[in-house]
Amino acid sequence: MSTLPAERSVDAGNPGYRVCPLCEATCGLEPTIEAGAISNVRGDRDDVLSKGFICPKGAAFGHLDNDPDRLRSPMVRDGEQWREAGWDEAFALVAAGLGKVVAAHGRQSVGLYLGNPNVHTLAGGLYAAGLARALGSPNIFSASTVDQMPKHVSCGLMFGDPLAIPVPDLDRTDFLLILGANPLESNGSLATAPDWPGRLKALRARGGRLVVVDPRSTRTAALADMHLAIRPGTDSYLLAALTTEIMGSGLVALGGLADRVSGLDELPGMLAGFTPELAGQICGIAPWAIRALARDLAAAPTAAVYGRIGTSTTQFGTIASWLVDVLNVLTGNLDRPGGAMFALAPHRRRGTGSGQGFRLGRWSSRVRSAPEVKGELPAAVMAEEMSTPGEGQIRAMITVAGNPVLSTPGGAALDAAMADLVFMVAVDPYLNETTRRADVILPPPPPSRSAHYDLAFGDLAIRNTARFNPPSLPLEDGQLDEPTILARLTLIALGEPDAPARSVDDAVVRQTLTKAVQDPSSAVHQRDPAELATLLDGSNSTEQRLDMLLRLGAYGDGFGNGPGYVDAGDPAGPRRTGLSLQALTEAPHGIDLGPLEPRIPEILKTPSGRVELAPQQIRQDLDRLRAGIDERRDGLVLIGRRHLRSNNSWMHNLAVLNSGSNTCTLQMHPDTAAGLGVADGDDARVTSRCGEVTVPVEVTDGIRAGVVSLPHGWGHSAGGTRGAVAAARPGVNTNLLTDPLSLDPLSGTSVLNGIPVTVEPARA
Ligand SMILES: Nc1nc2c(c(=O)[nH]1)N[C@H]1C(S)=C(S)[C@@H](COP(=O)(O)OP(=O)(O)OC[C@H]3O[C@@H](n4cnc5c(=O)[nH]c(N)nc54)[C@H](O)[C@@H]3O)O[C@H]1N2
Ligand SMILES: Nc1nc2c(c(=O)[nH]1)N[C@H]1C(S)=C(S)[C@@H](COP(=O)(O)OP(=O)(O)OC[C@H]3O[C@@H](n4cnc5c(=O)[nH]c(N)nc54)[C@H](O)[C@@H]3O)O[C@H]1N2
Ligand code: SF4
Ligand SMILES: [Mo]
Repeated sequence: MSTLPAERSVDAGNPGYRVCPLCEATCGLEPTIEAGAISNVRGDRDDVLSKGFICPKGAAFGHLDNDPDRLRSPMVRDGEQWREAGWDEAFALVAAGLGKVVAAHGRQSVGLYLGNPNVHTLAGGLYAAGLARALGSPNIFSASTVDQMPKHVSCGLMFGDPLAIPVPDLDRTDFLLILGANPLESNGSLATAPDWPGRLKALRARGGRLVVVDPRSTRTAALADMHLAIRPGTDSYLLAALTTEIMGSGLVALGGLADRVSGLDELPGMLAGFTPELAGQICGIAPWAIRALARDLAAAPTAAVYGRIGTSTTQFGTIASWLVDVLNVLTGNLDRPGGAMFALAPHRRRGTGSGQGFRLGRWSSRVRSAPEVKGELPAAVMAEEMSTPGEGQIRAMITVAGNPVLSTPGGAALDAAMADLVFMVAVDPYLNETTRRADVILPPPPPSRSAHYDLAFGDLAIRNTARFNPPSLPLEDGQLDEPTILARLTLIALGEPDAPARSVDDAVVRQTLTKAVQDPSSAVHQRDPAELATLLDGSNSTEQRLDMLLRLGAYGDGFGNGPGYVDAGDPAGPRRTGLSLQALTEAPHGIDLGPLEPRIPEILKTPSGRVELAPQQIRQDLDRLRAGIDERRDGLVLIGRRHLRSNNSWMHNLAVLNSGSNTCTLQMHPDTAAGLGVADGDDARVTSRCGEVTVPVEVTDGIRAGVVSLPHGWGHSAGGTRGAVAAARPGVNTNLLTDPLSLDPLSGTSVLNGIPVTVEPARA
């Protein structure tokens, strides 16, 4: 049942405002639409979160839409050639291809890889998990294990919920310690905040302090009061030293958390010996600076410690992620304004403060027994699971919005293994280094023609807001929206290929409402689920499902009985009202739901009902950190970096972005270059245990000596792809150098920073 006009997307009063799906900052965009296409984009000054901020990628949103290399209809492989096909034919081929493999080898023989854009699309947010469940295979993979999985694990163990990730309260904090993040280029991650440059400057303008820990002198470090150029891969030693220093100096002040933590007494024993002196040697940072940092952190009226990629995709990723929040707890900053807080997304219900905790390792990978985490296996085991014969071997793959050939370690082996699969289907708008191995490619429409709602970033935002955008433009002939693509794949996996796509949503709605009406704490307790289903709004079943989540959520109208929220923007004065899809549709710039509020009691899902400061799994993993003390650290190591005008592997095909300083070069310090006998602009050969690449050198004093840096996502010279701009400036794939065997064991996350390499002049 819809009360919304079907054509509302091209309404004169709403020129198609929408939230940018390209990075976690989620800026509001104001597109200009001419002749049925996006001709220009600027920041939406009235957007409740971003207030007009955008970056060059957001400004290029129209170029992405209009990229001539974007696929416009399903593609089917015919030997070495591709041909366009209709959707029914394409899905029939997928059903036959997957069906044959499952019939012969069972469900475990089909693998699924979910790439990064799944967290940016409504389709990924609503259908990817259901697709994984429908497959019933242990071989589920995602970009999380080349990214943030250590944070899910540490939060899962500490708070009982891997999605309960504290975010720095950027706009109110007095002291921000950033480790291994460069939000001036990345626009932030696991901390959704448009305009980091403005917010960090505001922090300093109000007398706050910013400390950045990064082996490179990044643009973020340039804004800081203090920059510590740490030796790569050693942040856990620094964080452990800060913790022991705070504990040893009697600076622990739990504040409001005092009766909500467990394991405090165990921490000193667990971290014994990890002193500033030890950290000083290992990290290459003066011990006095570490002690001073510990004191400043503890003394600040409010403070937040925030770690990202450079702490996560490293040898001790989970330990570093854990220590970040241990510090937030010990300084009394967890869950208080100005500290590290928990967002409350509009589609989530409030917690009850009880739960079973977080379990790891419910199954393991077949070949090397790598444990499951959060329903998936490490992306780094994909290639061996495809190429090692035996029962349970992966013989068919589904990739959705991913390019693992470039983004995961061991790209060459993965590429070769994919070429040998019996069947592969990719849901992706580009024919790229990964999708070229598919038998069928199912392209989604461009973002301007898709509805948008952020299901992932409401949990990670520095302010609670709600925004929904209908498509700015209608689908073109022959396009199918991505929710329908994923729903039809789900039905194929369930063995019901001919069922209507909306039956996937109908089943979820039925289940969710049936459960809700039985729950005494729900606004719809004892109502009739069938009647509630008829009340759902939206122009299709996807939107109706979203409407249900919003109405049952923390600010929802509860179908008449919800908690609602106070609408401060009402011209007639503040009034309490309830969230729904209809309410969001009437608010094209979004609805502001206020600053983050303390909510730890309802967050916790640990069996103890407390914050677990000393989880047993981490206690065991600390043996590795101890063993690492004696590792040699005098060799050259490789780290990554991001550029403002890049986006992992897939925006190199836009000429407006792929230019200037957005290049794939090997950065190194002048002293390093001199020692190696290379000069700026020379080609150098970089070799690791796993592979080698030849790449131009960029000499810069903006990097620690002994460290070299290559950006990821490059390497567009494979052939057989469709991306003329990217192929003309291909760069090299840094993941030929990273090591598929090198994982953070608890999270299964690849070590992508701190890779031992040798470098020599390429002419030699
Ligand atoms: N422009 C642009 N924006 C993006 C992306 C992109 O590709 N381009 N990708 C998006 C994605 S998927 C993500 S996950 C986010 C990531 O967002 P960020 O985590 O902010 O990513 P990076 O810019 O790579 O910053 C990581 C920093 O860690 C440093 N580093 C490397 N090794 C170490 C180490 O051992 N210790 C410490 N302390 N620092 C280290 C690097 O020098 C780098 O400056 O960015 C998102 N935004
Ligand atoms: N060495 C090294 N490697 C890294 C990193 C690093 O820092 N260093 N960073 C890692 C990180 S943080 C991440 S997140 C991963 C990313 O890893 P992946 O997600 O595997 O790689 P992406 O390049 O983001 O690929 C995204 C794909 O989605 C497609 N796409 C874009 N929009 C849509 C859409 O709306 N729908 C669909 N279906 N497809 C779409 C694009 O065409 C592209 O093929 O890379 C990781 N790899
Ligand atoms: S910062 Fe991120 S969300 Fe904002 S415009 Fe740029 S790419 Fe889009
Ligand atoms: Mo990422």
